[in-house]
Amino acid sequence: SRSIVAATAQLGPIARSEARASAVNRLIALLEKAHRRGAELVVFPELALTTFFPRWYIEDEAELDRFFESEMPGPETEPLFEAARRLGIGFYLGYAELVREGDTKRRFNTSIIVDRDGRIVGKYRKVHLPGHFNPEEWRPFQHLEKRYFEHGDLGFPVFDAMGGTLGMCLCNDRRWPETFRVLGLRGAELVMLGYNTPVHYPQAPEHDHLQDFHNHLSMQAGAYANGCWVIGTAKAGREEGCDLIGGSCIIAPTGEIIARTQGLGDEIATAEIDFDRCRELRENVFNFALHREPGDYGPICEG
Ligand code: ING
Repeated sequence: SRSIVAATAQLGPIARSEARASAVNRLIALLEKAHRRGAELVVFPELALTTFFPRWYIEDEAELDRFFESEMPGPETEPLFEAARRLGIGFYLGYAELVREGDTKRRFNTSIIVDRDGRIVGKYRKVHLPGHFNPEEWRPFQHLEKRYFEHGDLGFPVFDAMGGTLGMCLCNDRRWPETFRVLGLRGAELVMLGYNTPVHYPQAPEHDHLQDFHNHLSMQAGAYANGCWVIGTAKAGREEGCDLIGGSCIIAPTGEIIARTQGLGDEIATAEIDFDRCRELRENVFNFALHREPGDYGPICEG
């Protein structure tokens, strides 16, 4: 069997003023805790180096750019790569990516897979950007991902690493079955994702009490329907006055949650995942070759 010990490494709030070094030190502490539990692969949250800054309308470009990484690893994140290499642990990391092309700047909500040797073996840029482009005064907090990030231009790739075929996505992506299906069609055996999910959803407050349910429902359905493992990791807790859900978890290809965090702070949960278990679904109930009917699915791909 192709088994590894994996960990979801949840972060509590990151303050707006918190230095990168502070966030990085918290990530390293979680790596070391995961190492003590025998973990070989660790999944960190979305935007794991800073506060969830799309909750504010930031007019000053220099101020906005301070939340982005223009190199990965850079001087402030190299210690994380070094620690992971020292511990022999691969990891998924979400961060705000700034790309300079000539005199233009491009900004993405990005995640990477780094292998045990500290090499970046895969990159993903968020496809489903939630929220809005212009600030809306009526909201208790903004959600300006459509303003601060470009639509991801890398599609939904998979990468061979850590002994399996790994895919990634970010936060809102998990709510769209298409995300998991494309990764599943490409053979993903594990989908890793981070999220920053407010409890309060301004347009539908009557759903606020359902956020934890919808979080797990989305990931469990994605895991089951595609016979893959899913690890979802929260940035949780009351961050700059905004309550974010926790519920970081490791989900088996059967859709069962087999490990999860208990609180809303920095916390890990671990489990042994066997990539070969995907076959229990992919060779039977979700044998795509035998049972899938793409000729009938046209509307899914229509604009
Ligand atoms: N955040 C949220 C998410 O998709 C959201 C936005 C919250 C959508 C609650 C629906 C309900 O989990 C990000 N960053 O995508």
